[in-house]
Amino acid sequence: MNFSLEGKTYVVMGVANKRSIAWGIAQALHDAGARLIFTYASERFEKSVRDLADSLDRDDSYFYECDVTDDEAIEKTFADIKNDVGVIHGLAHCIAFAKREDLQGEFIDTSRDGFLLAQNISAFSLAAVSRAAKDLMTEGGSIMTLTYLGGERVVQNYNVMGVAKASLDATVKYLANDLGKHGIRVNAISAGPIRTLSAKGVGDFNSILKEIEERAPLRKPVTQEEVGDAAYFLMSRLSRGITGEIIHVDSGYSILG
Ligand code: NDP
Ligand code: KAL
Repeated sequence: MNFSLEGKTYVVMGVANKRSIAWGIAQALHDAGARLIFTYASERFEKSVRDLADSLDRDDSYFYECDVTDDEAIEKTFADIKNDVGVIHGLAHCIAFAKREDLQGEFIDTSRDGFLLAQNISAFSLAAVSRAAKDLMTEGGSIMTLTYLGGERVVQNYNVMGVAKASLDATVKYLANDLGKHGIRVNAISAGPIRTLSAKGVGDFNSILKEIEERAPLRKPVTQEEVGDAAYFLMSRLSRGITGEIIHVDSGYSILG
């Protein structure tokens, strides 16, 4: 059997820099032979995304600016993708945002604005981009997102983002139910902590990593490459019987009490 992704096209949303989990996913899909389409939130990260993509040895990547809070931007992005490439086979949603002030102290102090912003960018956006991507997945497809344990249980400082991830996890299941009849699967990878731009300056990341090294069954933090390989599995036919699932790629940490 052949598990190559040659001849397949995947949209990767959320590469900010070389540390982004989305970049680990892009590299794994590229290594499997896929053609990639990148989207970024604003011009601020366009050069970084283009420079990274240039380091891959193929010249048929595509780039689009897509702020997921903007319905028109989503519509235009997928209309442009349809026009430029036609069919897509999968989409990796690697996007989350909350106000920094809502990622410390107590959840109870979250403002209405902060709550809705986190839900909008981190959870609703998956439904919005899935709806737009569906029409391009005429040969079936695989949609995946990135979630975190803080949506299943209380993790200090994760606060409003934990509630957004709980919403994202449920969104995965309802989308899986809607899209299954179209041959489209929807899953999430729950990644262990990885030092990325988002993780910078929030919480005490060092002590979180130390806890993983001491207690996680595999006694080491996960890498971008490990998450990328799980994403490759979800995009490939090896996972064709799996939908609505949340796969923990976290060195086993989530099984601990
Ligand atoms: P990055 O900071 O590298 O990526 C976050 C991305 O979110 C950025 O590319 C950013 O785009 C994008 N984004 C934010 N707002 C918007 C918006 N309005 N429209 C479009 N894109 C937007 O961090 P990670 O790789 O860590 O994060 C990727 C995902 O992984 C997130 O969902 C995060 O919650 C999840 N995750 C991360 C873990 C970790 O330990 N790092 C653990 C578990 C899950 P831009 O840069 O263009 O602004
Ligand atoms: C318990 C953990 C410690 C960290 C606590 C909260 C982390 C929340 C993640 C969230 C995505 C971070 C932000 O939204 C940061 C944002 O306020 C400021 N940063 C930015 O604007 C940068 C420039 C851009 C690129 O970032 C985004 N997101 O657009 C959780 C740890 C252990 C695991 C993590 C980090 C999980 C996760 O979801 O990322």
